[in-house]
Amino acid sequence: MSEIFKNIPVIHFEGKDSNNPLAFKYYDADRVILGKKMSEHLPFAMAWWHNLCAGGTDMFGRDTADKSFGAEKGTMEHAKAKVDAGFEFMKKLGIRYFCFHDVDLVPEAEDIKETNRRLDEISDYILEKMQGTNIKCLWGTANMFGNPRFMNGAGSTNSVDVYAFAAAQIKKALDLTVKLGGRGYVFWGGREGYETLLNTDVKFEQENIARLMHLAVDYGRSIGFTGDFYIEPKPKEPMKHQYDFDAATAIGFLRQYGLDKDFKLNIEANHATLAGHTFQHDLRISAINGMLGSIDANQGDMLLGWDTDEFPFNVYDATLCMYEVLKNGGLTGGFNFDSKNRRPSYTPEDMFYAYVLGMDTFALGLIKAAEIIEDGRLDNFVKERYSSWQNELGQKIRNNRITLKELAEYADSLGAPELPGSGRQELLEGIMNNILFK
Ligand code: XLS
Ligand code: CA
Ligand code: CA
Repeated sequence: MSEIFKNIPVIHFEGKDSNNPLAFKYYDADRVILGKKMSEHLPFAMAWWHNLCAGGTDMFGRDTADKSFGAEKGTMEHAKAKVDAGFEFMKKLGIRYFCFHDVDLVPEAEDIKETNRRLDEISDYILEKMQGTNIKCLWGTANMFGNPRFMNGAGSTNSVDVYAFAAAQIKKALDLTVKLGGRGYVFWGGREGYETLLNTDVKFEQENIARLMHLAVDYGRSIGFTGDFYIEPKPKEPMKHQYDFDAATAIGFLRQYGLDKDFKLNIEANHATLAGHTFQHDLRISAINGMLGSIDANQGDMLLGWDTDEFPFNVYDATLCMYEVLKNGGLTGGFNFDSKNRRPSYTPEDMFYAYVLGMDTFALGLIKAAEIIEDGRLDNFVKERYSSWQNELGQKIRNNRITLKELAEYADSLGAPELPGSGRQELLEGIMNNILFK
């Protein structure tokens, strides 16, 4: 098989003084940070769909990038050419994982039996390519939003036959995930929501989504899938309102329907910001609930109100993300670049520049997050801020050994409490800048 990205060499670490655009400035796979190699802290994954399939089509214009990789689109030759391109791409960047939707891998046929046959063929080919490499699947998923049959959702559809098709796609995508050694399986509820409550039975739809997830867990476990299932929250787009609005909503749903033992969350930066949160907020909410599983690494644009999926360049946000990940003791999943080149960045080199940018941004974020932890000023401030709770009263409250009446009597005896102490936000922001730019 001939080389596809002929003018692109293997990308190495050259350090921050390098001017070579095809070299890492910060991502040094073997560098040890807080006792672990960078490559172990940062299990990066290539998103099959953006990197190998998407050519830049948007609401107003067609593809600008040629992702044919020398084969005719819509054929199995093209599906295989994408595998070849993907493996060459991952090897040149030192990426060890990939994520896929079923229909990213092969052209979907009219009949699901034929689609599944094609998926068997392509997954055999992927397995062959995996041999002799350390490349594996991070997570798989089924695309239950693109085909018109899913216009009213998959688990939440009004049509019982469409529901059965969703189940069939999940079954096959789980088979593929297990076959390719996937660490996780994702449910992104793209069309699991509504446009208007005038035609929607929300309770009925949510119960059916939960039922489908239970069926997936039962089937997955029966074929030896030991990884995590993930919900990937997103508040809107394509639907006006999506049920997995944000981390807190998804956690509530998982607990309500008894799915919290098998599921964690896949938090995407741009989805958190669409929900009106910071990326760090949704990571923290997931982490404190024991549900931070995996990350879709991208960013939005504060001037655009939609899911722009830019490659991450914001080091401040990446640092706060890595701070949460380090505090969480790492991830069971990894960092999937669910990010796409801007439409005018249409050349093959741009695909590499984008991943170098994303990987370096998270590597720098990791370095800086470790410095924040080692520096200790932020953590110590937070600890000190709650120190009043160390006294006898605080302990009684924390250990549920006091009544509301006793607290009221204590308050009476005080007359008025002292002010609770300055939050020192500006001081802390100054410390952040000091660490980031030293
Ligand atoms: C779309 C989602 C999607 C999921 C996988 O907004 O991010 O790409 O990650 O279906
Ligand atoms: Ca997105
Ligand atoms: Ca995503």
